Amino acid sequence: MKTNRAHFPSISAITYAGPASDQALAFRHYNPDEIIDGRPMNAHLRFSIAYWHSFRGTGSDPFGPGTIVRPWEKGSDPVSVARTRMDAAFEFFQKIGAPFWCFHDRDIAPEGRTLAETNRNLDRLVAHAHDLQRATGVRLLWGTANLFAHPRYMNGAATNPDAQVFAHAAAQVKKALEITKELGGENYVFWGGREGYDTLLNTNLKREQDHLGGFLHLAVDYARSIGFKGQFLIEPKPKEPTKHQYDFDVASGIAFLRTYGLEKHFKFNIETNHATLAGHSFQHEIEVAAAAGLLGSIDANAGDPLLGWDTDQFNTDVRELTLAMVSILRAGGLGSGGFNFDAKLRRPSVDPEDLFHAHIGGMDAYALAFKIARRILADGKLEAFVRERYASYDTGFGRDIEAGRTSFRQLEKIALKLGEPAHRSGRQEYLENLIARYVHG
Ligand code: XLS
Ligand code: NI
Ligand code: NI
Repeated sequence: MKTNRAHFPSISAITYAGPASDQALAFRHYNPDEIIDGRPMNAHLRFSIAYWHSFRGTGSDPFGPGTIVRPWEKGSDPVSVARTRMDAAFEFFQKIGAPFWCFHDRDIAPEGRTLAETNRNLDRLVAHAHDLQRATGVRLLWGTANLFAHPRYMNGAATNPDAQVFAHAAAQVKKALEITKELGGENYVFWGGREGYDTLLNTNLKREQDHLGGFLHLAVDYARSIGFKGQFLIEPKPKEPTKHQYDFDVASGIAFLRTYGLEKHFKFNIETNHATLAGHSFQHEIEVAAAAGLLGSIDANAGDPLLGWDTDQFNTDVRELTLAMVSILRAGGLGSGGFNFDAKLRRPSVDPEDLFHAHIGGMDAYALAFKIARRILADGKLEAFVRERYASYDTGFGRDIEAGRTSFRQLEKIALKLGEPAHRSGRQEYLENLIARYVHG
């Protein structure tokens, strides 16, 4: 198959030029082929491009329409426009050197007048995606269904008070699972933007949560019945578009999964900006998921500390990403997950070239953070400090506590005998300086 390279004619494939380079359209830290622990860097980082932001984003916001007009968005037949757009997207994936992409069903193909027509449109674009994947080697990190944009989902999808909407959502996810499988998707994501409430006045919270739990079981059952082997992921977010989403953060997601017996089937897709919207740090969400053995994948972006919504910016904060990477590497990595740039250009960044600057910045920041985090873990100073901090649980009565071999009676005897415990410094400032030395040299 011939790949059309007409869409970014002035930009050639982005290559690694090294940290000293001052070229804008080159990587300074992301060196995809560099072998680390026997695997190339691109296999460690598994970067993915989010189709919705990078190829459907127009720059619109609640105060004004889109500003971004792509040269390939021309023509009157929406299915052929979708094909050309996909050609442009795969040219971009290849030129930026991302091994993966992610999409919602409705990102890649237009809705028809009926569900059947919509599915036919989807089939045509999935066939095209299949060809493009084969021709370029780009793979699908995850698929998902858009259960939040269409007005029918305004009161929720699986949590809609109307069972007919639940059925419609089920039909949509059934199809999305089929196409994700067909395209070799390694994961399948549920993000419940409308699975929550705007007011409790009209909401039966318990029934809605039961419905959502049931819906996810139906999805898992169907996926297994068609032989889909990918990992299921839940992507928590506290709010936006609903006032209160049921999968608020990782901790409430874990409670939800365990309540409905779904924890064997799901892991978490953690998004940086969702973490901060929930009042957590990115690293906190990673640690909570990792502690439960449920760390799955990352939606890589950043919020703005001065704005209270999901601004989905490209993250260039190497310190924040280094701390996240330390936690990810400590947890043993992301398995079938990856780093998906669920991030969009700012409204005035209207040129196709801006897509390259944005992703180069994001990929370089992650690559640098990855290298620094590996150094931190290899040096072992941070790990040794933390290990030493808990050393009293490694022997004697501390070990008995961890092993569940003690009682309040015994512990009272020990407390009476040993008297007042010493005050030991947590050394936070020392540790912050230590991290700063790794990050800034
Ligand atoms: C929105 C979410 C969404 C999911 C996929 O805030 O991040 O983009 O990643 O539905
Ligand atoms: Ni996301
Ligand atoms: Ni988001």
